[in-house]
Amino acid sequence: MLTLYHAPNTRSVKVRWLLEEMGINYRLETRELQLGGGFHSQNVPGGKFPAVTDGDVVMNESAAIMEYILDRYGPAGLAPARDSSGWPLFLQWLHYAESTAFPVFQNIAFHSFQLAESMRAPVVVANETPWAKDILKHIDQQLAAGGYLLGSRFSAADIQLGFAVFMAQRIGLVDGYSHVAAWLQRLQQRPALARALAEP
Ligand SMILES: N[C@@H](CCC(=O)N[C@@H](CS)C(=O)NCC(=O)O)C(=O)O
Repeated sequence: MLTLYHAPNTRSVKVRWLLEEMGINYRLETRELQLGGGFHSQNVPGGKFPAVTDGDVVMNESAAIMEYILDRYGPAGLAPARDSSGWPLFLQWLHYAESTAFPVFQNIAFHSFQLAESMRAPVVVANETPWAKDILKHIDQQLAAGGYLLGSRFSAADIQLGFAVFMAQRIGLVDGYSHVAAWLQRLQQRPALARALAEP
């Protein structure tokens, strides 16, 4: 059975959310995120969250884990078929979350309030806030057609990017992006997300 190593408030929530959406049986191993131990120092296979084991498979990168689960345990209606015309766009948005969006939001959060005051560099916030706004505008335009990244159809890409944009919302960046705000509200209403956020 697939095991998800999970720490609350980390990216493992995304994988738990996907598993809940798909209705798959999985084993949940909950751990505390160890702060200050250095990157890759967590007490999980591969050293960071999310971690997934499935037989001999050990994976740590959230978008890759999503693709693996969809392939191995789908189809579940949460991604277009690989040989369909919708697949490239799905793949792009699935990877946009960690490759483009989250690092910018994370840097702003780090240098606004997460780091110790002596470590904060206001120049990072000043430099990256316009990028964050460009990213949110780009997402807003994509959502305008149907309310989800792939039009009117909810997909795993909404899970992956939605999680990043929830962080942007917490740091006050999404005001003025009406399609983004409505999308986050729709995502928040999904019972599978509530289950993914629940205490194990
Ligand atoms: N790009 C990776 C990032 C994974 C990552 O940095 N996870 C954080 C928690 S959200 C973590 O485990 N940090 C602690 C560490 O690496 O020691 C992914 O999407 O899975």
